[in-house]
Order: sequence, then structure tokens, then C-alpha cells
Amino acid sequence: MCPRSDVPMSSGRGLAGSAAAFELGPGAEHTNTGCSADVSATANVLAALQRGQKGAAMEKPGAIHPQFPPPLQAQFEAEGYARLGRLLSDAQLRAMRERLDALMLGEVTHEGMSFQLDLGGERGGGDDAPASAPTTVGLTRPSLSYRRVNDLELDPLFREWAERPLFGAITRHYYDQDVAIFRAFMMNKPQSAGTPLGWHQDVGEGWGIDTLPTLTTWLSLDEATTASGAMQIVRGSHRRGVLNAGHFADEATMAQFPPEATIDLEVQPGECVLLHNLLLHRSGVNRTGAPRRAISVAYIDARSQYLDGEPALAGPRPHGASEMVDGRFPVLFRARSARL
Ligand SMILES: O=C(O)CCC(=O)C(=O)O
Repeated sequence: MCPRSDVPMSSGRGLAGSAAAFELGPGAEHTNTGCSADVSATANVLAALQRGQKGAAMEKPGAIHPQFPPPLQAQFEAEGYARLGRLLSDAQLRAMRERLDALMLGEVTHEGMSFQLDLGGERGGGDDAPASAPTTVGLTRPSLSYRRVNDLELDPLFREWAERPLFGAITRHYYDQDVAIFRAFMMNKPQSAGTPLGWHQDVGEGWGIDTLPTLTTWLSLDEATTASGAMQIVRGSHRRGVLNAGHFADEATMAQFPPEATIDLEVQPGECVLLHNLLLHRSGVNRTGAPRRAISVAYIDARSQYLDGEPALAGPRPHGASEMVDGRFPVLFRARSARL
């Protein structure tokens, strides 16, 4: 059995821990490699989750919903991450890669979408990143060397990904409120390049919002290996609360964790990992001849607000945050109570 954490998952407004009694649909192939002793027990449940559901954010009454399997909940709560397995078919994977290329080359455009070029090599990363490219609304130039494409919720393909019923089940499990996107972006480590990203948590006072998001889905579009700049995580670090008032953790903070708590999160294309936003993570450069791309979606209690009012819309929003609509981040899932 994976250990269960006694540490509450709540990190902002009250998060309800009660599981919804969802039904399961028919199964499909999966590749979960998470908490090993529970994997076989969970296999059938996971298989049912991975049937390439079409987005159904505001589900109709009586719709069949997937479930967040208890063994994965236990692992997520104890270790701050859970492998959800392969959630994309080959065709879906190809479509996402092609759409990202089209966005980076300016063949598909969405008003307000922001981009950041990768400057390559060992430069950049961290608070004092001397060589980070500016984030711009619209392309700087057509290139497959963008480090980030933000505002992916503006693109129907990625919006549909963010709206998968599985993520509704998971997010409603922790947020007993309407659930919105805080941000949805691509992180790219272009071939033989990439910008090192220092140890950080995906929260922090610098974000300027009154809620700490707890849940992020991280979908790998390529094989992520140590050589290609796989994400590294410090297992269980989410249980220590907010460690960095800014964004990046300093050496003294990192020294508090034993080396064996750090693992390379090597994953296959199409594999998705659920991350707690308080989990310490970092990534390096890509030393292979193929890109290493991932789609990161942070889910937030839809009541969340900026502390000092919404930032001006003239430029890109800080941290790749989504644009609010009528004073709310884009709502994806209605609270259970609202659907009765
Ligand atoms: O993909 C990566 O290397 C890091 C992504 C990340 O920091 C995030 O999704 O929050």
C-alpha cells in the first residue's frame, strides 16, 4: 500500500475531501507506473479513465463520470504526485503536437495568446535569469524554439484536454466549488537546447492571487528522460507548505530534503502526471535531438481573485495566468451542488 498522508490537501480556501460516487465507463490501454503495489489493483479503474473522453465540462444530468481511484488519491496525498497513465491516443498526441507547431509558426492564431522564446543552452532560469526572453502577446517570430506558449485555453484542442471529465472528477474531489483554469501552457525544451528551470513550487505569494491552487496536470507530449530534460521532483515536499515566498527555492530550503527524495520523472509520450502545486520541482536542458514538450494546466477554485485587482490586459499576464472573464478565471467544472 502507498502511505496515506495525514496532511490536509487544503492550501487556500477550504477544499472538501469527500469523494464523489462516480460511475465508470468502458476501458482502454494504460501505462501507469506509479505507486507500485497499488498499480495492479488500480489497473482496471485506470483503464476506464483512459478512454479518450471528449470534453464535457458542464455535464448533462445523468452523464457517466469517471472516478479518481482511491489508490492514486493516496499516492497523490502522500507524495504530491500521481501518474495517471497514458491518456492520449496516437492520433490525439499527433494532433496536439501539430497544433503546437502551428501556433509557434503563426499558422493558427488566437488573440491574446502569449509566447516566450527559448534562448537555449545553459542560460536563463531562476529568479536572476539573465537571458530569459521576454514574454510577448503574439509571436516574436515564427519558430519552433518557443519555451512557453501560454493561454492554451484559447485553443479548442487544449481547452478540450483541460475539460476532460477525469479532471473534473479529480478537481471536484478537492475543490467543492466551481473549478477554473488558473493557467494552461506548453513548456518546451527544444532539441539540444532548453532553459534550466530552478527548484520551485507552483504557488507563492508572488502570484498575487488570494488562493493557492493545489492541482496541476502535466501531460508529456514526448518521451521525457533525464537526457531530454525530464522534470525532477522532491517526493513529499508538498507536505511542508509554502517554502518559498518568491517563486524559487534557495539552497538552504533544498538542503532540508534527503537526496533520495528527489527523482527524475521519466515518462512516455501521452502520459499525464497529477502534481500538487506545493511539490518542489525543476527541469534542466535537453541534450537529445528531439523536443521535450509538456502541457501544464493548473486548476483553481473559481472564486479566486487577484489581491490587487486584475492586471492590465495590455501585455501578457504574470506567470502565464489566464485572462479572467467577467471577473473569474475560465470556469471548467461546476460544483456538484450546482449540478443537482
Ligand atoms: O515541464 C517542465 O519542465 C516544468 C513545468 C512546470 O514547471 C510546471 O508545469 O509547473
